[in-house]
Amino acid sequence: MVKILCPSMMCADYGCLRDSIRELDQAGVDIFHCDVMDGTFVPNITMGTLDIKAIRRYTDKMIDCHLMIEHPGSQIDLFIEAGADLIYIHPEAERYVVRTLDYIKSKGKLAGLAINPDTSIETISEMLYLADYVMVMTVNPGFAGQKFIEFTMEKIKKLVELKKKFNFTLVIDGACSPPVIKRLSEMGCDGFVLGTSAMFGKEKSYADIVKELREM
Ligand code: S6P
Ligand code: MG
Repeated sequence: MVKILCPSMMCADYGCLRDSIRELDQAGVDIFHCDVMDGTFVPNITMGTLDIKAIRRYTDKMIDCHLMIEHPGSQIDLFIEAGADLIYIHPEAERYVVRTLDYIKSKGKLAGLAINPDTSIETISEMLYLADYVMVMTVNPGFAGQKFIEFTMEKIKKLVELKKKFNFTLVIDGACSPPVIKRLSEMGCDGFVLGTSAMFGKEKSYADIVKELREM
């Protein structure tokens, strides 16, 4: 089973960011996941365009921007200029979701929909044909180190089915521990955001972690 591995860079040690990026890159991760928060849509403030530019300098791999900001549509250009290849927006934060997804694609970038634990699939069903990626939040957005919300499993199962019709890539964000990754990968999920539950603050090297996750 192919797994798209996406280290959550807000969990990295900023004191040695350049070394971490290079080590992650060499370990074989797929997409550098950048959490952008505005303190309004979620009760936290994390990465911004300068962080993304810094990461872009040290890797040629894909960078995604997970925009947890109100009205992301008006800020898309900033993140494209910073180096994003894939931009996730939250439909809960955007009045004209389809317009914004279209705009991202018109700029030659990949468009993603990220949905909160309490957002139902019905809310996004009209937009699925436009989404290159769909990312299910399995924690309430805003913080690393939270507990996996089990009721999101129902939605994930339905999206695994919908994937066949709409052809999007299905990613899971939040408390993705090795057992969760194994279980969801077997169910048909494609990608996983790796924060404190699987990648950062461990005794093992990133290379060993990536190897173990791929072999599971
Ligand atoms: C949370 C954010 C995530 C976290 C990631 C942390 O709002 O969107 O990307 O960084 O979930 O992972 P963990 O393993 O600490 O839950
Ligand atoms: Mg995220």
